[in-house]
Amino acid sequence: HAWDYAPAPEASDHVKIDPKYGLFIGGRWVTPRSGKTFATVSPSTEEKLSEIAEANAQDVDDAVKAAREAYDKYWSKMRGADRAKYIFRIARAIQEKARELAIVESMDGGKPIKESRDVDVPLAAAHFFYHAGWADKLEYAFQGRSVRPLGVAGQIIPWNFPLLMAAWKIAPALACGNTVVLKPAETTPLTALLLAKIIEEAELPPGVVNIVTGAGETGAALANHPDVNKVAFTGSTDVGKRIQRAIAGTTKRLTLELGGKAANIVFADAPLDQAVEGIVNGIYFNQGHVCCAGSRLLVEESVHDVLVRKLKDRMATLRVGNPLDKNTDVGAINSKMQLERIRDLVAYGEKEGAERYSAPCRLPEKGYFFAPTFFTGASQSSRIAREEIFGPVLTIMTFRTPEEAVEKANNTMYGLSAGIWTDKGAKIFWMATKLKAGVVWGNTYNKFDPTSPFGGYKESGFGREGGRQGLSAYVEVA
Ligand code: TXE
Repeated sequence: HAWDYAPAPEASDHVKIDPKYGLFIGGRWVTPRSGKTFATVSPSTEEKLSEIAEANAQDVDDAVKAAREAYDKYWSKMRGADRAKYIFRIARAIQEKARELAIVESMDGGKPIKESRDVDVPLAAAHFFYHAGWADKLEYAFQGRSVRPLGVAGQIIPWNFPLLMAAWKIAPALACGNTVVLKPAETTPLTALLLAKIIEEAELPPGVVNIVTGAGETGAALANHPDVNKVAFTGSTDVGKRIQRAIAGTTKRLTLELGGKAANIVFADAPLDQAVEGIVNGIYFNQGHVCCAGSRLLVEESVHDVLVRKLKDRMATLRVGNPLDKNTDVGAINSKMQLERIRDLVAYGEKEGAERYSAPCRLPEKGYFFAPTFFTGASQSSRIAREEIFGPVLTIMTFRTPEEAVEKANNTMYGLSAGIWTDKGAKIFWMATKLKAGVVWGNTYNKFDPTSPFGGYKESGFGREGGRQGLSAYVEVA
């Protein structure tokens, strides 16, 4: 438990978070036209970290104008090899500032430092490195056809992987020759603002990347701006659809990466201890704030009891607490609102008659924490089996045959990802062709790589990010 460990070093020993941040528009830091600001709070201490500018529609207009000018003047005219140099610089600067970025990410968002240090930050750098490599080879990605950029990309990202989602959005847009206005989520703006500083230091032409902070209204102003050519959104299915409706009368290009309710499927012939690691990683990684989280465990009936026993044993070893403690496995829930949402759905699960188990850990008194939890005996039609909880809560159900596993796995409005655990490779390949999910993992879970396209089916959205396919979202192919 967190209190068993030496106190984590004070964040101030490592990083300096400015008391306030402006908007990054046209290569300059500017104050918002309305003068309005909002606080970003650490979910693990409930203390204010910084005061953040709130961009209104006029600020967004300034940012889009700056992006358009940068597109016309510099970025669309530059050779791919020159764009690559700038993108490489960003990648290297992320590596150089890895420690600071990881600490700020964990302070602002609540995720364990070992995750931000080993996953978020290195993967963010990897995305820039990977896309820098494409910048002068785009025609090869499209079978020798000529390609051109779309123009200004308006990008809206969520709070679960703030720096990584900024990288997923910005890197391919820049590689393909577009300029960017990005809006981070209101609870986690800090690493996007640090990225703006990196971009400033990398001396990208002013206006190539602009960062506007604010909540949903700022995002809506960005998506609806008439001079934005492409909208890229990651977030809730509700908001994604709202954006889709709002821009329906335009010719803007759109990609949506939305929610999920992934099945993690364990067959009786699977190496069960390894599967338990995959289950824990699938649902408790990043407190379950993961769109592809393995939030529905489908387990072959004959091993249900033994697997649940093993899972309980493993959960007892999870350390929940201070995100800055290197030993922490499960950090803080991102916001008070999200904590309430998780509590509501868990209470609903109990009311619907499923049996709840929560790991025996004492939670810190301050901050937004929730113990790793699972439900057994839930029906497929219950809310905890259908809705995205987006927290450390697993719903366990059973199946008897591979066909039934496929049917249950696909019995969801979502289709982002799935996992399969079995000793038989052939079963993985057979299942992979039947599962309606954009990503299918075999004997592993939550593995990401910039070379692999990621994205959903059905209500999980459309479009792919990463890999050669991810470039399609940012080019016009002649
Ligand atoms: O998401 P929102 P919320 C799911 C998850 C979570 C639920 C609610 O289930 O519990 O959504 O989270 C911006 N026009 N996911 O409410 O509102 C907003 O400012 C334009 C899954 O935080 O979708 C933020 O930058 N933009 C998901 C971003 O949209 C708008 C990750 C996402 O916030 C807007 C996050 C509007 N009208 C939540 N309203 C995933 N797929 O990973 C809000 N925004």
